[in-house]
Amino acid sequence: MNLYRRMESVFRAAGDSPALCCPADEDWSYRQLLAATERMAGPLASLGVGVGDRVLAQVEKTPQAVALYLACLKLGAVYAPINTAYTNAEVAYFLADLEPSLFVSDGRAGVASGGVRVETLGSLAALAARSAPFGRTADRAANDVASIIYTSGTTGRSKGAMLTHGNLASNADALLDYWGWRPDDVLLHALPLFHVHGLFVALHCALFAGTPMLFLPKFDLSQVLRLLPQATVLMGVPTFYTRLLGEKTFDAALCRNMRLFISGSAPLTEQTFAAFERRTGLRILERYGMSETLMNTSNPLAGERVAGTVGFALPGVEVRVADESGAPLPSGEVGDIQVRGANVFLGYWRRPEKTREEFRADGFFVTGDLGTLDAEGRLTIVGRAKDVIISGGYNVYPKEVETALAELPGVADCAVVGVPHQDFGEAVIAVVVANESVTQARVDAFLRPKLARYKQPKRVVRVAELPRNAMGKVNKNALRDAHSKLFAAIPADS
Ligand code: MCA
Repeated sequence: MNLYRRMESVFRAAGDSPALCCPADEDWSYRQLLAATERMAGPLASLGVGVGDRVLAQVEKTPQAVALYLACLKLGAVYAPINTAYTNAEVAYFLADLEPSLFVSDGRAGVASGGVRVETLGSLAALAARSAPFGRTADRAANDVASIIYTSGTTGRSKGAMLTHGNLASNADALLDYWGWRPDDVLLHALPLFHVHGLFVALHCALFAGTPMLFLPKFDLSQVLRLLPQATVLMGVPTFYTRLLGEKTFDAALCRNMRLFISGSAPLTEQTFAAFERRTGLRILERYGMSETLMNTSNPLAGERVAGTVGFALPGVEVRVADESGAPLPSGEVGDIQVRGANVFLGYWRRPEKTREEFRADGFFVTGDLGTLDAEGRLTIVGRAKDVIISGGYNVYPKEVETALAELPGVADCAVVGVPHQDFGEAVIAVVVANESVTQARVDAFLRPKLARYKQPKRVVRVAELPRNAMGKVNKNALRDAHSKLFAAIPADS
């Protein structure tokens, strides 16, 4: 059941056909990807990485990073990728929580590894040159962990979601089927590789099918516009689509070979959906997932794609909207979105209690999102029970930012909320009760070593006091309303 065995046979069959087409670098065929994975597995094994061992990776998006991921699977190790934007202070937390056998870093200075062995992709490649290719692929059961993806929590501390070989394989199969993946599909891959979206949705679709990817290190608008005519599928966060619409040269002619634009990780507005259709004649397909469950629902390939909804449960996935007791609600009523199926993770790394809290007795996972199901079974997300901000597809938990900001001298009180932003969908802002020393520049400088840049408030607003309810809890809705125009929304026109 090792996921990589499946891929290996696909790679062999695909042979010299292209796997990773890199605009600024050499292309890799499937044969080369297979060989690079075997070469990468050699040094990992000689460093003692074996079945069940964890590898923490904070690496730039390159073909070598793909080989690193695949080599971990091949060895039966557990791959745990983290955002390249994380600061050294944040990395220290992941090292302590995961206790990996190896940390593959991007080579930046100053990370205190706490005794964990550190290598860069470059140093692994140098070791690979001295090791024999590693042929054997470890046996793994469907329930064995393949990857740990960290996801932030309401408490402000990230938890590792343990995803199994069975989770990953079943979800990739469901997506290939539901999205009608074709042997001639060409995926434009512009997402980061440290989240479910880029790694397990986008990359897996192509690798399971043995089809080529136009492989960009990041979303670069001009590169995406240049490569679109060669592509048939793009997967992105809504920011990708608003940025494309902001470009006058983006039109139906550029999309002539495109059959699917898929959106996820953040809500796609009806306005963007409509503007996109007007401009290209194509309807963006919105789907819904999370790190703990991979993909849950999707708008249909052939049927009606409805703006503002995330579609139907994928094959093999059960979705219900339930009340507090877990009883399903009638269609149209708002409740907790709960999910069960082969896609649902094993639990949080070393947090059995937290895991138990998030599951109902009948095995349904409580997503924390609120939604409604219509009579046909189409899901609409209406809110998030967890206090999360989604900025450019990244989740930011206010509590983490508030905790860091409260330590800044001069801050008496603070609240962090998300407000509408034309590019990122939502932007993080901080509303503070503070003396005059607490300026935007001071907050930036203070938070820079503590928090990844995307979590830092894009605006700091000083107020005399925070609105609180009778229980003393900050009224965040009032703050969101009061500051909703901070970043004047420019409509994505057609
Ligand atoms: C970059 N910046 C951001 C973000 N990204 N600020 C807020 N939110 C962001 N998402 C800031 C940088 O810190 C920098 O700030 C400035 O913007 C420009 O940085 P740059 O690196 O050039 O940004 P970019 O390359 O334009 O990135 C924007 C992006 C990127 C393309 C939207 O964030 C992205 O690829 N997001 C996708 C995230 C993703 O894959 N999410 C999936 C997770 P300054 O200039 O001030 O220093 S969710 C998931 O996997 C679930 C399961 C699912 O269902 O999909």
